[in-house]
Amino acid sequence: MDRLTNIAQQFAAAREVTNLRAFGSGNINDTFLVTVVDEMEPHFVLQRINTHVFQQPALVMQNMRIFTQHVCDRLQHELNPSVRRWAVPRVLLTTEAQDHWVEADGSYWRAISFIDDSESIDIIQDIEHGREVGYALGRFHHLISDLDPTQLADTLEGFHITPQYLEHYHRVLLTSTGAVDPKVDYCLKFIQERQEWAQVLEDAKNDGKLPLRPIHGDPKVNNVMICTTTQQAIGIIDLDTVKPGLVHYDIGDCLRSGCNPLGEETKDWEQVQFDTQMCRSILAGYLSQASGFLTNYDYEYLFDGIRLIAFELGLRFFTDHLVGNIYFKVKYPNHNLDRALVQFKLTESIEAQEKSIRQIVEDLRP
Ligand code: GN1
Ligand code: MG
Repeated sequence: MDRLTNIAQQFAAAREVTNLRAFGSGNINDTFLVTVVDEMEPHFVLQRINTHVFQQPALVMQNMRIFTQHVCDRLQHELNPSVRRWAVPRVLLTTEAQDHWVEADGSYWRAISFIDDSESIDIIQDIEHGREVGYALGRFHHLISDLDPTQLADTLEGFHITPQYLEHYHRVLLTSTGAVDPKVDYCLKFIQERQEWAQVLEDAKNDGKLPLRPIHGDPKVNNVMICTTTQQAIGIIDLDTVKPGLVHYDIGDCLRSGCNPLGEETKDWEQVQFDTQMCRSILAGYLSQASGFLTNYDYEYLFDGIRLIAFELGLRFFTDHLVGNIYFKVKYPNHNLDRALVQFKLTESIEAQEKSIRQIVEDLRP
């Protein structure tokens, strides 16, 4: 039995593992789809957690348990259970009843159930898909809006705290000796011009305008599972970054991913645009579920959240390019530079359309 199959077998109990293949397009963890001999549940997802990024994987698993328990309880008590199927991935245990498996080489593995009859789609398809993606994030936030965020551990310190990414970037700049390159120059200038504003959400949080809530942390388009029969969103996966944060991080992340029709991996960075029609559709879907708990301040800062998370991701990719690609997995040397350019072009397009985006928020606000 090869090494990976042997690891998968730890979570498969008596069921024989018949197939295993790389799965998804994550930038951090390694993910595999495992097939087992089991008519009821023939697949599960096996992941190697990147412990360079998640240095306390046990806390990631603890958050996942608290989250899953809360949502499952809540779904059972929902007044109208007929609404629509909503699936929550289950953590699978090893034969020794552990929620993870540590290999001899120290690598950390866990398994979760596969949501059947559903697919993950990398690039937004159309307006209906957009509405579903927004609905999914709204429902997700709604289901945890009564979960006390202090119950969740901070598993990734500084995640989405833009001023901290900026500090790191400045430390990196001190030692970096990159060759002259117009793309690099464009990024340097782009960041330089937006440094002051980058505090905007942290300031609002510190002023008590925006509260910490439990969030997903990474609700991009391909983390929303779409039912292959109905094309409806039926769940959100990738729960590693469920932790206390601002809902603006999630809304911004969902929109920067959903309103970029070329996708975040495009080489055609100069053509990248923020699609405001899609923005309207995603936000409408979101607010159909989330308007109940949003405050006036939340609405006021939505535009900044959308602009900031695109900028922040560009900054994170660019910094990683400068340090030699140690955080995000890359397929070629300038991959993170190209990804940064996509996010900066998207930010530029968001800025150019500020008026329309603010108007969309006003139109949709109850
Ligand atoms: C990373 O690994 P993946 O693709 O789920 C990153 C997100 C970024 C995303 C960009 C923990 O997520 O913050 O938005 O790449 N996750 C972490 O694709 O840093
Ligand atoms: Mg993720």
